[in-house]
Amino acid sequence: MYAQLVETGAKRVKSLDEMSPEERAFQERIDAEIKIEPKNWMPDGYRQTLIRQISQHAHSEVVGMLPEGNWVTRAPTLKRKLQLMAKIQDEAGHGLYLYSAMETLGADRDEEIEKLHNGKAKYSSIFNYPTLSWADIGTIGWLVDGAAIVNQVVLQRTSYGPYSRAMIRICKEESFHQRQGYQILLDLMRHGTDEQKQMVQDSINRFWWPALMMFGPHDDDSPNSQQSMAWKIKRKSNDELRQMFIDQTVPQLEFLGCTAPDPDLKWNEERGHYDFGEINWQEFYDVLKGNGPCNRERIATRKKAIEEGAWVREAAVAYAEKQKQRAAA
Ligand code: BYC
Repeated sequence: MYAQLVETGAKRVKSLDEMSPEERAFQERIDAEIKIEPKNWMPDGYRQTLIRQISQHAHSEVVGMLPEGNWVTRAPTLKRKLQLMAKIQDEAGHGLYLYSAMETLGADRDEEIEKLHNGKAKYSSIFNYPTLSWADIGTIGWLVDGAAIVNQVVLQRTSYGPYSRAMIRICKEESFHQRQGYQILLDLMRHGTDEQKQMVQDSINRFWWPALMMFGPHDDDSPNSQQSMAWKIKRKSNDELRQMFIDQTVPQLEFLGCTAPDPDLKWNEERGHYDFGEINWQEFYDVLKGNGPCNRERIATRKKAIEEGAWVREAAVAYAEKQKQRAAA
């Protein structure tokens, strides 16, 4: 499917024999589970793959604040408002650690952000869906942060040191996010009116499939996976992580008293996993091409924020210059 939609095919992984002595030493270091640090030699492809993945990850954190920000003024209680604001601030922090990790690879933050704004860089497909009800805030915390955690717990062992260390801190914060989301849904299901319970089910119906899409295309259709697994940037494949997420999420779904919008979802005793239906990949690739429900709105909002914040950045730079001059005097 992916091959039909983009020109790039799966990237071929070099065998040890085909590698230069430098490349071989690098691969041996990876195989020995020794982290790669910014000043170590690395193949250009490794550097570019990391810049792509970490920048996409950072953009996702920053764009991910927008659907939630939509509900700050309408959170039902002061406690919920404070929790939501704290979560959104955490996402901003995650974006900052990740942009910093990306800069250690020699990438320029402004240039990478510009790529987001002109459509050259991706961010997670999930943030192109709207938040229509308060239950969506619970569902995002539970399903979206839940999917992010499954992916990121594994990334704590990624081969690039700065990315791995950023992930350790991010994971600690994400687990709080996931619990606050689940708590919102539990409260609505336990103490809510029939209408509020229906709101939870409707929200799960809308976010279930997009959450599964977060893990990316099937392994056979994922052009970057093979090389990223060989370099241990990725430690588990897209399909493995998706299955882990389903297996841990379905019991939570049942505990809530809700259902998934998937008639094929059922426990498979033989496999020891849940079976599930096929994702609508056409929808996934449409969203990636910029045609999801909120793509244009998200990018327009980010661009406006950058433009309107220009004076703050200029003031900060002027202040830093002044401090430097004072220190030198
Ligand atoms: N959405 O070869 P593949 C969060 C792209 S947010 C958009 O499998 P790869 C949070 C992929 O980039 C979670 N694009 O790629 C924040 C590639 O395109 P390019 C963000 C996607 O990189 C706020 C192409 O499809 N987490 O935590 O090996 C509130 C082919 O895919 C998606 C991360 O970014 C997608 N869902 O694997 C709440 C985690 N999937 O770049 C929560 C770090 C695939 O070649 N990233 N694509 O043009 C990763 O682990 C990997 O990059 C992915 C994709 C598993 C996502």
